[in-house]
Amino acid sequence: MSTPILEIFLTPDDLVEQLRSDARSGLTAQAKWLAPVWFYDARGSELFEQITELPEYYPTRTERALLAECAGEIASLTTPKMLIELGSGSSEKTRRLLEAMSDSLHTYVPQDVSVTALEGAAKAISTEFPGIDVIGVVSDFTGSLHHLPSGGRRAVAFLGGTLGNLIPGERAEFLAGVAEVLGQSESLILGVGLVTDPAVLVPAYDDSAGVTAQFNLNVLSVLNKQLGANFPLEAFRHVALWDAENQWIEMRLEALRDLSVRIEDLDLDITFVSGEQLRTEISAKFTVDGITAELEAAGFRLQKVWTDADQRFALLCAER
Ligand code: AVJ
Repeated sequence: MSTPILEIFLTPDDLVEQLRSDARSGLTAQAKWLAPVWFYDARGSELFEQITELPEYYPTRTERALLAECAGEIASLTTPKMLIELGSGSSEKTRRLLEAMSDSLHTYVPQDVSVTALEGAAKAISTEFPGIDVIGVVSDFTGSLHHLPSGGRRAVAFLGGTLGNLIPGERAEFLAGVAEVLGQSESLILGVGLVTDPAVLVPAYDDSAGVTAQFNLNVLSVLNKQLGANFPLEAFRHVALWDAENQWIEMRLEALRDLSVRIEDLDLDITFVSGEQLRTEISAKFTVDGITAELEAAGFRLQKVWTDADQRFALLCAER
């Protein structure tokens, strides 16, 4: 067995630097916001894994079932020597793809912003797939495209619906960036959540056990720890809502009273009035026609789409 290599393009110092600048601009804005990437410290990554097992959170299990069904077909459409997975997290669902691609594949490149999640996943995959070299890349998926290794026909997998975390302008730029990095006949394997009944969507982001609430509130702990802030977590509540116009789920943290927060490392004091909300995530949902058009606009040619029987999730294979 070869030991996994970790390539670090984002050091803990770089991360804190980015967090500082994001926190300063987001928390001093008229409508306060923070990018969802800041959820994923070790605790946040762990809470996300718990979310994936909640009865209300259907995306992970739906995508896993789709992958189990069509991994063979994806492997024969893409026949990659190298599989690059953006935002790989625990790489849990990827195992189906790795098995199906075993004839052609020699390298798996998981990329994630969380070193702890990546280390664990890279080690486990190397043990389970001794024939495959594993190169973990620690970076932010939006900024990592030019760091990705090359060598043989590649496929980029971007699963779980994480594309939905980007606002439409960023999304177009990101997809065009992936297309630009890939050569002719290399492919993208994309998993996206589909627009469905808000009665199904909203509980997926507001579960009865309160795990998503903890996940959302954890971002305040990240600010407290990393930036010497003093957010009182008990003074905020988790909010999840469906924005029908933008076709996205929005998560927010709502202040339960007037309060002021000191962010020591930014030498910054900010105030919240009771009821004020801080936006922490958008999770856009798609239609098959909509995402197909976005892929084509970015320079991809759609090869195949799979959806579950309830039309809640789609896997797409697109080629340069
Ligand atoms: C990891 C971005 C796909 O948007 O569904 C889960 C994150 N947020 N519950 C999603 C998330 C709240 C998740 N992604």
